[in-house]
Amino acid sequence: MQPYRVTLTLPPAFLIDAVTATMEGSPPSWLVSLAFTVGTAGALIGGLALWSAARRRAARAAELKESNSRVILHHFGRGTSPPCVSSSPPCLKLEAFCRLAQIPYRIETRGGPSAKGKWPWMTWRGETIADSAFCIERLTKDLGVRLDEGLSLEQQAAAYAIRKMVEESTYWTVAYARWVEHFGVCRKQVLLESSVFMGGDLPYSVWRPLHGLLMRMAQPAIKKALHAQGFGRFDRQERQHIIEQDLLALANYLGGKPFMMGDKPTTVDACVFGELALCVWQLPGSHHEHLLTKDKRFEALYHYTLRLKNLLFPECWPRPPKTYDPPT
Ligand SMILES: N[C@@H](CCC(=O)N[C@@H](CS)C(=O)NCC(=O)O)C(=O)O
Repeated sequence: MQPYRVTLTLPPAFLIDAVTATMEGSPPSWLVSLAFTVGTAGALIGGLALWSAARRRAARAAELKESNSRVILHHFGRGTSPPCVSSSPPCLKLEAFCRLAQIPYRIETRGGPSAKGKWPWMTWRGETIADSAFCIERLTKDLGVRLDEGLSLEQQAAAYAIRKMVEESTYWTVAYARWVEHFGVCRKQVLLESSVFMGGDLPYSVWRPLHGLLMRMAQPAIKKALHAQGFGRFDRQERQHIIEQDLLALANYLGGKPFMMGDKPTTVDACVFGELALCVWQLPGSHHEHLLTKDKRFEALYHYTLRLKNLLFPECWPRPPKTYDPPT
């Protein structure tokens, strides 16, 4: 049996001297300056934290009040890329819906994601509502939005199925193109330009490199999500086939109509636009872009996207306003 050996380590001699000197009433000058520096830094950091928490609380209280007269859309925001819609399909969908239904809103890029960890969410009449579909449902109910009035049960079912395909399938094809296949070009040319989300009040020149870094850091998690969802497991040919099938379903359903459900736009058009706008304008070099802009089979779908963009976001370049007041 090995005997236990207890080793006592004494603090360094200079510390013992300092403590002894302090107890005798005359602390060494370096200890005084150290204590002063640490104390000042601590007070500054604490003060800054308190100040910024108070500022956040005041901003939130103002938002809650403002939300009685207009929707506060907690959104990715937009940058400078033409046509500058948004780099998030669900954010764009919710914003497109508000414009379609002529609901006044303001975009707020500060404040982080919803309690569910995602964007978009909204503050409305003093409440916080997460998920674009729940936001749309709530606004439709509260404001008596009549966009879908007159749709038959069959059309409502088709609209629901289209929305689900776009959000649960096409969305992931776009995510793969952006975050894996064309990550380099999307990161550099598109996302850095088109999204200022989380940048808040920081000048874009300061935020830009930080955003680039954050995107690199986020990439592994998104790859993991793509693998878990399943789309990330397909090879290139399979992926292109799925993209084509989704877009063909949309193109065939649209046919020669101006909007998905007929002559006037309805809620499902906001959802489809949220996804297609990215495919057309924010995925340079992708299969999505190629099909929509160069393949004859998708010509009507491309014009449909353009029609919605011109209808909903006519001012969308170079920098759309963050506040929207419906035309009177
Ligand atoms: N079903 C949600 C989807 C929201 C969503 O996936 N948002 C993405 C941005 S496009 C997000 O916030 N991702 C951040 C994350 O997952 O951490 C909705 O429609 O609001």
